[in-house]
Amino acid sequence: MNSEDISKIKELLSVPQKIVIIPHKNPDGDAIGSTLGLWHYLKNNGQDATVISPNDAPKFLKWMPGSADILNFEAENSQAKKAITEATLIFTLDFNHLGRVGQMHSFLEEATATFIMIDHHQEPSDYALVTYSDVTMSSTCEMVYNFIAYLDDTSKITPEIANCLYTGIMTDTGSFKFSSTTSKTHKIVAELIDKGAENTRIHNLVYDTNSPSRLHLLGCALKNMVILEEFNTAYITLSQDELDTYKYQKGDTEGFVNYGLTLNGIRFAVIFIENKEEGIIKISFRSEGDFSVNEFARAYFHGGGHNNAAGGKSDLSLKETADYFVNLLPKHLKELTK
Ligand SMILES: [Mn+2]
Repeated sequence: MNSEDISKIKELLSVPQKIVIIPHKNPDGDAIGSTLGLWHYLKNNGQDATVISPNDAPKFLKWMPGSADILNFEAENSQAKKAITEATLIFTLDFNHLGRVGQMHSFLEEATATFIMIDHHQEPSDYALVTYSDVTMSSTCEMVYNFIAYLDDTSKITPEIANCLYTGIMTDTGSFKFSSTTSKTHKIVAELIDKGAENTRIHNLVYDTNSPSRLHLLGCALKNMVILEEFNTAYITLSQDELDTYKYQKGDTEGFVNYGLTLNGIRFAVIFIENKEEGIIKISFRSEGDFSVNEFARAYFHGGGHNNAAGGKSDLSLKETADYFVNLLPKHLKELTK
């Protein structure tokens, strides 16, 4: 943030505001970690603040301090609408386009509040008074730490805030291994541990929560994996029938896409997941190195994200989607094999 933005924020927060903090739909560790981290900070500073999530957070994040106070827009609709209407300040975290909040979209467009965006995705929309956008950041949680630091308040980081921010940095960096992880990230993480983040406990709570059926679903996904060595690419398909067989629960397929990249030489990994209810195929893309899955997802699959991690969707059938995908690869042979 530049000094002008910092003074704007300081001014806004120097008086009592009615604050709403919003993560993107289908919130992940970074979305929930950053919104709750900021929520604790603002509340501890005497502000009236509420986190409103477009839909429910996954179970493996429910232990997070403050999680029980999150309003779920789908389940607590009238309360959530009222809070948005009455808000004077709205923070949008870990997304940069109002279309990323599902049903909440129109309410946010009508809101009279001043918007502040904190986010690390590409191509931010222009809806906020202060847009703190930085695509080089590992996570929005790292940016919330910086935000608090810009306000000269790192001494106010409590163990609750530290636990929330640690969680989002850990999940968005694949446990500190993605290329977005910098020495600065590690310094912040070290600082968060000093301030009370329980790193081992957080790791257990987030990653060691498998059910037998999820591991069986993973087995099915790995069995379905198709490896296209000539393109350094691996992809997985999961049909609705397979999800049903293994009693799919929301969040169960989280991280499956990354297995492709653990193959020696594979640089591009994709998972196609059939969603009969929405009538679409949901797609996650991951890459190693220069190949931009953000551009790939934008160009062919109505999606986007980061250079090495992006999402998309398709209206074709599962098989047609996979065929369409495979037929695109020759166009990118050079980028994928250089
Ligand atoms: Mn993020």
